[in-house]
Amino acid sequence: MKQKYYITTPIYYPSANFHIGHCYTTIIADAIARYKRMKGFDVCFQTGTDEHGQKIENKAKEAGVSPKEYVDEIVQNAKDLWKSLQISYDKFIRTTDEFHEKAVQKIFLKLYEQGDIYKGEYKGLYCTPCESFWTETQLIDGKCPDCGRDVHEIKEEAYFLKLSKYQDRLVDYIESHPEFIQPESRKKEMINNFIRPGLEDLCVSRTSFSWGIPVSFDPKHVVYVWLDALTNYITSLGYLSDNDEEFQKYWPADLHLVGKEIVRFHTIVWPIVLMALNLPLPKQVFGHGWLVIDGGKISKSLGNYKDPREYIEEYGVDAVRYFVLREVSFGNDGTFSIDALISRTNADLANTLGNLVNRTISMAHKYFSGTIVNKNQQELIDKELLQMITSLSLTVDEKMNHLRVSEALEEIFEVLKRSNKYIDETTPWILAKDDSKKDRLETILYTLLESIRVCATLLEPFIPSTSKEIFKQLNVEEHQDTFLANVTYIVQEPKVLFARIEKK
Ligand code: ME8
Repeated sequence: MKQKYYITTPIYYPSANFHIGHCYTTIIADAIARYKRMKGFDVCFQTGTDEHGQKIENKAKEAGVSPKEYVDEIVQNAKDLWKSLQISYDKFIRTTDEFHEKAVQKIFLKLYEQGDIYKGEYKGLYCTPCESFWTETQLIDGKCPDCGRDVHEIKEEAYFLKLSKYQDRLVDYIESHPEFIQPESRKKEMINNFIRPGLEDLCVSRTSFSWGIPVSFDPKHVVYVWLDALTNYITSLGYLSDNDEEFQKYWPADLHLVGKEIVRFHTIVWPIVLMALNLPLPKQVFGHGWLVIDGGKISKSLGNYKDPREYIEEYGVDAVRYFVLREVSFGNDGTFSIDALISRTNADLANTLGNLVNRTISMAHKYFSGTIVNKNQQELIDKELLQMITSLSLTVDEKMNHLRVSEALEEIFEVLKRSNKYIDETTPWILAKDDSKKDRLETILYTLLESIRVCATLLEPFIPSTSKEIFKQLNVEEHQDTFLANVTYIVQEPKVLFARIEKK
């Protein structure tokens, strides 16, 4: 039986203004999901949209439509964007899906009945025009940080989740499961800055707006949006529904991939909810850094925002995917710029990969009319490249198992670079002049084709369209990520994979 692998992205707030930063988590998750599928895992890759809450209610009001009409339109925008990035998700959950709403109500009731949720009073500073609660420290000059108007103290009846009860268990768990929060720096931050100082019980219902899932036994309350959102990871699998087969199969998640600012919710609130439900915790929460522009977060108001589809149209989907996956060392922040995207595309995709494929296939045509078999005339000079090809799959696996996506790509490109160097070292154009060297020449081209085939196979999770095009040109169907001794190549006409981009 195949081993299962359940990977999730956060569910996104539906927005008409998705930017390249939003694509970051999803592109990485997609590359990991594709990689695991290639390695024979039974993968469930989930993404979706987080559609409730006051902000959405307000936006819908501004747009003069109902919240549901508002989100329906925008969710399509997310799906279109993922399609243009070739995101291969298996499940797309919307928190307005009926099965989700029902399951959340059941979870809330269960936690209430067993005493982990209790009714209390929420005290806070309230801005009426913004319908928002603030804490003392969030105020600017004692006024609402959003609109600058006066706030007043308000008391609201609300339900609370007993985070405090689980504090010690959570610390024990985190400390005895070193792989649970990654990277390491985020783990320290969670324990020292948030958990150790003491967890306060969390307010998990609101009465000040209505766009949310009603508490089934007290419907003037709606469920707090983070409780609603986090549970998506289990409701989508049928938890507490009539058919929980997928839940039995895929839970616990192998990886929740999230941005660093929401690690807190995923490593404090979410595990405590799961502990209270007596369910196993996800194996890992990985908090990645942000894509930034000129040191700042990408945002429409800063004017550094562009619809990612514009980049895809201009440079191609694989240039965008490759840039995001390669440029940022995972876990840290990375800088996005058009200049850097062009440099990466030119250096790696056009010069290294594109050139190698083009030169090799052209030589196969020129010297052997496109048909190449292994003539087994290896020489000492082939040894290093052959070793690199043979060990590549293992090296990449080791990197991917530690989510070192950028380094995995680097390893593949080392082999491609070495292959280009091998052409310069073996000088096929000189051998071609000597009839007695024909078998040696064919062996060299065979080695190069094998190098390309193995690299294209391992590149498929990252830049799937390019790999597909390479397989087409190589005219091979079987994709094994190791050197094979007896493939018959009848290559197609070479086509340029990546044209060099001129900087404007
Ligand atoms: O947080 N660089 O949704 P969201 C990298 N609905 N990642 C970025 C980014 C950037 N510039 N900007 C945003 C939510 N992201 C909740 C999640 S999950 C139960 C609920 C990432 O749409 C961000 O870090 O605000 C997060 O991981 C994801 O986009 C969704 O953000």
